[in-house]
Amino acid sequence: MTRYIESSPYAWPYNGDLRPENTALIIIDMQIDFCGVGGYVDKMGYDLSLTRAPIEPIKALLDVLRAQGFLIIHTREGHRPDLTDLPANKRWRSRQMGAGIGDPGPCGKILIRGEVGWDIIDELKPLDGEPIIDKPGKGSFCATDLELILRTKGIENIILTGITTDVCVHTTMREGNDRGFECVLLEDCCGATDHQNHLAALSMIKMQGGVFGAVSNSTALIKALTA
Ligand code: C5J
Repeated sequence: MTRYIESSPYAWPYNGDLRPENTALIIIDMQIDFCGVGGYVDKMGYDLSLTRAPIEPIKALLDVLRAQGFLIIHTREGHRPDLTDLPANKRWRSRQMGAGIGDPGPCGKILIRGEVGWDIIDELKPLDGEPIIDKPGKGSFCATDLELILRTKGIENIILTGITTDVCVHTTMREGNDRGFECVLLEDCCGATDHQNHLAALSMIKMQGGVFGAVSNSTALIKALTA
């Protein structure tokens, strides 16, 4: 039986092989630092409503995917407390925005593992047994065991959600696509610090026949899975 979801620029996945056994949901960086008051993104002065917008759609999707036995993977961007994995240029750039990575803030040291701001928000807390990938960079494959976990579990398709659309979600999609995974990004389950960048990121995926995969939304995915 083949199964596709309504998506653009093609019905996803390309081969219609959409099953809990070969498909993973990745929820990227839904951390207090990215969508909570006093966190990294808030300290830089961005509008938190943009990065909080995907919370409810992801919650609804999680209920369906967990019930059907899909692999759920969470990621957290963050650095070691001794900062040995924090490139000097990344730290310097963050300080230009008044939110220096590793510097103290209202939610503890910014983007540092173990601090309050680095934690995943209560609304989307991982369940026991759901892998959590701690990543020092924007992409989820760089310097992590994500690929090993996906290959070991027999995953071929990746559903991408989380924040931010144009940075960590996009980088992860590009990395996954280059490794041969069939990727779809759910637009209502992602958000960016700048809405125009969110829209541009969606547009980039769809060019060249779906250069990085496809774009869909949680309604279309839930419809396909519950039909
Ligand atoms: C950023 C992310 N934007 N999760 N991180 O610095 O997209």
